[in-house]
Amino acid sequence: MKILNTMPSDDGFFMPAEYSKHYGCILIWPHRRDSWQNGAYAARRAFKALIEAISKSEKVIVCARYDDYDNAREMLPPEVRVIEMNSDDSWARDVAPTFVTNGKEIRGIDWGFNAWGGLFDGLYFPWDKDNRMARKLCDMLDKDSYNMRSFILEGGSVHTDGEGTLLTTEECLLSKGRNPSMTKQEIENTLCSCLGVKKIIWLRRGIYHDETNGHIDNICAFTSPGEVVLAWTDDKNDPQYEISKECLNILENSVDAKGRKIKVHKMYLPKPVCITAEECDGLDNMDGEPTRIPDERLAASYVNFYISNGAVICPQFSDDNDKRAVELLKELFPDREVIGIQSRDILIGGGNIHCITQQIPFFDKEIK
Ligand code: KQY
Repeated sequence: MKILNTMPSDDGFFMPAEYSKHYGCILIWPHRRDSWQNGAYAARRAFKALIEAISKSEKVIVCARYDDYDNAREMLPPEVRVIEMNSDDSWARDVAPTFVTNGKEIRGIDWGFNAWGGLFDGLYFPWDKDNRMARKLCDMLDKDSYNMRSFILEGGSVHTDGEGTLLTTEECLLSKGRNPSMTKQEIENTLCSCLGVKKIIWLRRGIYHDETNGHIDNICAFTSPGEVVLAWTDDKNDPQYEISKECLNILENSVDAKGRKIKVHKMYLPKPVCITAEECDGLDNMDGEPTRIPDERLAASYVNFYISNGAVICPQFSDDNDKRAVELLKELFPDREVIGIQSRDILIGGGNIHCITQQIPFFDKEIK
């Protein structure tokens, strides 16, 4: 494996869309006691259901810490590859490589990771094990790795259509805890050089009370070139209403890299989902402080789905809108099965299905 100091787009590489064909998917077995209640037992069951759904149509690689390897191996089906790798938490979208392709081979981008804001407003310290995972995963997969550790970026903060357009939020990418010395234009240039995109659509804010500083993958996602789903509520008293309306306005007045107008499908949110006192009791304190407080609103959104080769796997919250989200995805992905997974136990950790997965694009040689 080579560590490269060139820029992917100069080498002819770009980030394909998630709905392009995959080789497989990476996840990290949950373990962190201040993220996942009761020693992560409930989260592990939810991860297992998700992994089984993904592995129906693509390979799955699960990273487990030394202490958790036997448990992951025992709980997961034999076709899932479990490898031992240290991590601080379990957000593969943000700490695994962002893969780029030139149509023949793939390489990984090793962004800097500082736990969503470092010492400014990050969510835990230290984060050094997470920060090392992307390079280790490239090495394990025998794929060259672009050294972008000087630029802080999480995979959940960008979505591409594979045809030159990228979606992101100002709330996240311009936040003080990431790349405070860079201008918006410098950040744009870096994204274009790394991900091979030509047009960036900046939404202002992400989901209300999202602790990632508004990752795009919880509020808006491409479902095909020129089409997106946007998390939506009609409830004017919900702080989410103004945020989603502002996003809609930006999207409806944008064109993509190919000059197409963006078609927006509203994806209705569940009613506000809040953590209970009992769930909080199951979480360890972090540095003597509770990670969550009873009745705190969690950033629940159906947009946090994962697109595998054969399915779209969508969070479910036991809400009236669960079915509506599944039906919308069936309409938008007629060639894929749509699978709903109860994901409250993932949401308690602060993210959802998309946040705990990272796709590896298809390439023409088999990974050993
Ligand atoms: O949503 C994500 N991509 C990560 C959420 C991290 C939460 C840490 N508690």
